Amino acid sequence: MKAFDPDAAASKGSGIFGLNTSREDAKIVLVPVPFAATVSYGGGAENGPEAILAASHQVDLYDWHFGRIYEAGIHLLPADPAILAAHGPAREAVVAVSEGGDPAAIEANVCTVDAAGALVNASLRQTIAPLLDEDRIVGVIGGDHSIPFAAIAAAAEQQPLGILHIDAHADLRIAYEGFEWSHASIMHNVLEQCPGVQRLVQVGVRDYSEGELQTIHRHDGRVVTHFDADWNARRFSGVPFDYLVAEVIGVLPDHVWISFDIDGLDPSLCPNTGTPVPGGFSFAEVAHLLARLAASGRRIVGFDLVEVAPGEDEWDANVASRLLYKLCGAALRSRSSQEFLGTR
Ligand SMILES: [Mn+2]
Repeated sequence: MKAFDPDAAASKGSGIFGLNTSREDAKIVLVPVPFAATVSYGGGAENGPEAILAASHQVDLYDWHFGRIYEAGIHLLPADPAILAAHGPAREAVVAVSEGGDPAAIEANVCTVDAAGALVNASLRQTIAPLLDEDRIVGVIGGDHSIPFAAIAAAAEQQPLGILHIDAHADLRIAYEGFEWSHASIMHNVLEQCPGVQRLVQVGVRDYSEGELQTIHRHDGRVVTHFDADWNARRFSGVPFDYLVAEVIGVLPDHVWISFDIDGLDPSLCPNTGTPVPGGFSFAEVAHLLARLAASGRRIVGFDLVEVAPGEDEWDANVASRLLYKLCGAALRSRSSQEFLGTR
């Protein structure tokens, strides 16, 4: 067998980032969840994992921030066929509900959607729990933002957890549009059902309801939301970005899950995502945020990357695959510094 050359072009049919590392040999295991039934505006996030895999083959493997990430081994699992099968009928049920009509039929369709969400949660739980037990870094690739719930829940049962939530939206709605496992309700569900989540720190938020604002205040410090407009106002008056980043990281506990909705970025970087909002981060800004978090002494136990909806060209997936590589790098770096310091 030929030795792996990180500088060569990815070979046809190779794994994520052109690597061929097995699950057993990979420090980082990625779980695709091609499910996006409850999207409320633009569709297509169910195709995110496949598009990211294809785009990952053109990512150069030496990273300015995190070095030779590939050496740790990155493996992308196959998607659960049960999830693939559940997406279509659940999506049709969501569309039927949005069209209104007979209350009994609506209720039946809501049940179909909620059952599909429960299936996604059960499947992901079964996949993630052993990976966390084996102390691997886990990354969940959506799909819409409903999908990482079970992974966050499993991680929060292992140890007290903080969530760094990068998103244009607060995602604190209660059963948005009537669906328990809505993409817009993920952090509400996490706060209500995961007592191990000590703190939710949100950045990039610029589209939210007054009800969500009240939820943030009601949680009295358990939820810390950094609004995009507030950051802009402070930056315009001379506060360095690095200072704002330090404020975010400073309130996170020792163990961190990163929940990354691609729409936290400026929509020029993700024009086809389901609910784009003007404003948001540049790629360089989030790369800096991840690098600072990785160097802070906190341990990144895992992450999700959601709402990547490929368009007619490969741009959205190109950005997402590079972001995914940075997330892998940040998680690895966060551990190597701890292992080096002997704190584990
Ligand atoms: Mn969002």
